[in-house]
Amino acid sequence: MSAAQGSGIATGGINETAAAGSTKERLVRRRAEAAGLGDIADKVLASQRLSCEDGLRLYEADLHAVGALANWVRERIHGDRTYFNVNQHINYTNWCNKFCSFCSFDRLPGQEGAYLLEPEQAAAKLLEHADQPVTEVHMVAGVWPKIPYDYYLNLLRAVKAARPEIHVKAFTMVELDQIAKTARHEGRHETLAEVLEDLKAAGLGSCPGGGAEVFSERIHAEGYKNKISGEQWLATAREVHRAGLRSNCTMLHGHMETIAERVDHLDRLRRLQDETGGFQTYIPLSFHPENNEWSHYCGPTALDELRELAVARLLLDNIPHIKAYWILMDVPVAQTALAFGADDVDGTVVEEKIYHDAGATTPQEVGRAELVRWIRDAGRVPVERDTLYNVVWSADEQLAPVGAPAPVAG
Ligand code: V47
Repeated sequence: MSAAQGSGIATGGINETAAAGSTKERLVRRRAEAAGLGDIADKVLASQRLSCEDGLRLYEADLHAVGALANWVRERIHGDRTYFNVNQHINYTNWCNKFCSFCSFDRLPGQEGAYLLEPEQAAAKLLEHADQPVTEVHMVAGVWPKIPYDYYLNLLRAVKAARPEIHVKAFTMVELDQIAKTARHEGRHETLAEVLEDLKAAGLGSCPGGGAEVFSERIHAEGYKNKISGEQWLATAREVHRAGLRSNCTMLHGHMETIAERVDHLDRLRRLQDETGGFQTYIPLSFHPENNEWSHYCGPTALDELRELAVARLLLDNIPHIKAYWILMDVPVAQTALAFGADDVDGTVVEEKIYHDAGATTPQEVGRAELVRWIRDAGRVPVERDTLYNVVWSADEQLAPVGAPAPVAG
């Protein structure tokens, strides 16, 4: 099967013709051959799907050879384009009953630092930045079963009323699972599909990729047994996509997971994407070890982060975008990642809490101009996107004019 078949990724991408048989291709092949990856290079250069066994080898092979292959794919799909957005994070509560070993953000109600924002307070946070050209609000939070169903609808309505033009990307699969349970408990709805219709009517535009952690049953039992299983996460994402919503996907790496468990996770994402085509972006989430029960794990090194992005670009042939989320890696690493498969750096963020509670040393927000500068400094072409990858502004004159929708890839 062709790697991009049925994926929505344009195989005749902007640089494909130029890259075929080019010096660049020969260099990529030679480097791969020297690393013992000649057969994998053949598949990659012919846009053929890699196997899980190939994935295992990519985790062990010379990083620069793997990176060169991933960069070749990245440039075939996106050329030099690198996406960012102007967004704002709102973590509406840190109340949580999941007690995940990796989490530093959760609190019990009444504990020092615990909070639940009223919908009006969340809206007020958006209005604090009313002078900024924000196109997305990203809302993820802890899970607390006593929060009533109407809270979630009112939260969406309040942020939409405050800034109707903004796309609301909210609720991980874990939160959605709880919202559906609450709706059943209150006798409001029986199915997640019905709940999603309510959420969409209240303003939900798409869903973020968190909460997946690592799908491995072994790690789930060890580190986050109160959370939905990997299979339930995937089943929830399937429902979200069936409801016509796009979502992102993630993997939390750099703790107790094995390479085989990482490949299995990526494979399960790839199989669901073959089925639904609903994932827009994959984001590897680097484990941050401060103030949580997993502090004895160190988290990934910069080189681990680059490899994680590169392997993902090569295995996830049907997901259009790979994000190097600048908040959780040092900015120079995120810039380097743009030559290791990543084509997106996320956004201005504004008030990141989850990673900073766990020891992140990056700023909690950044200006739009800085993002543009970082991307240009890395030798790439900045493209401001909205949540659904419509082009808002671009330094690339070939792209659609401001405001007009761009193709998903290429
Ligand atoms: O689900 C929590 C992770 C996720 C830690 O979709 C941690 O564009 C590392 O969903 N170390 C939430 N990771 C973040 C999230 C997200 C972030 C950026 C972009 C998008 C997107 C989504 O953060 C959680 C969990 O997997 N997380 N604690 C930690 N100590």
